[in-house]
Amino acid sequence: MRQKVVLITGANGEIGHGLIQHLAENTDANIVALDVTPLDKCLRPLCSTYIVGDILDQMLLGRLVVEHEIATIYHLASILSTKAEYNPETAHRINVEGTLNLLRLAVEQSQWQGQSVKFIYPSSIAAYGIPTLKDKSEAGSAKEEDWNYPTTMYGCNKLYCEHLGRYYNSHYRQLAADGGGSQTLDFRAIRFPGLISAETVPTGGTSDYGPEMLHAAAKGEEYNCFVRPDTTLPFMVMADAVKALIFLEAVPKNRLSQYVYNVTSFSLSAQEIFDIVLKAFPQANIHFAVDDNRQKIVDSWPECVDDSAARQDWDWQPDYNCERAFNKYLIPAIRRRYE
Ligand code: AKB
Repeated sequence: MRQKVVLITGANGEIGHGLIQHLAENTDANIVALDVTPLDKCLRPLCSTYIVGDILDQMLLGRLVVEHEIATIYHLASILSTKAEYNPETAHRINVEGTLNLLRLAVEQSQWQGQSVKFIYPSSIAAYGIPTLKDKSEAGSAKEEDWNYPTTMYGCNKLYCEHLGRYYNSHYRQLAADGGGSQTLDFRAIRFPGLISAETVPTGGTSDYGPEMLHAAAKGEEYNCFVRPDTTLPFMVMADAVKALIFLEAVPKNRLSQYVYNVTSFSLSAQEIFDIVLKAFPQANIHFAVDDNRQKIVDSWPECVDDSAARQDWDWQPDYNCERAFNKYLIPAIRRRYE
């Protein structure tokens, strides 16, 4: 008998860590974890199976469905915004072709099973591209459909994959004699702001200066923040990011009015993060050393996003505002971690 499972790609990444721990503690889901690197030892006992492999490997994906009945896919694997700029074509292959492989797997599985496989896709504020700082400060909270002109390969990939998901959900093989088959997948995407976790440090992103400042201060390491002090972005702690994924997965389809939803918790400038970090770690050795190219990327992302659709359709609200995020979760947990 094939086992009903939840497939998590990019399982070893920051969101993967939080999501696997949450699912293992709160559900009886059989987790199949897939990542190009060997799964973190602490996550292994929480999964039914962990596979070291590439989402571009069609044979591997084919073998996966021979052995498992996939009910839900959390497709977390991707190359983030800064790393993607060093090899945009490779990033495109992983971010777009990798997603396409999983969408195809999900739609085929949906047709075999006679019920929709849920495809949960983390998109990003990188899908936005605001042309000037003046526009950014006047933009207010960006709605999902605003400023969809990303300037990074990662952002272009995320925006396009949101559309691919919509296509596979609603228009797949629309000219086939059978109309593409009655059963398609159930695609749902969340546009995340910058994420901050106490347990893991991000790699390869451009919103990473927030978490990097905090972790470096707690470790007693020097840190050069690569954006200007006035640079403002929306942020969220990992626990709320996981909550959003779980909520969106669980909501009945008929309550959803769109495929892609913004979520956010609080917006902060780099100076405000610096002040919070310095108050908690007075010995912190943090300086501002602006990297003009990375600055341009962050300048093209909105200062805050409008998540009213998520609030209305699936009762989204974060558990952590700024005060609670830093004082009740991040600072105590990061202190314990590096003690
Ligand atoms: C990145 O900086 O690339 C990510 C993101 C905003 O999606 N953290």
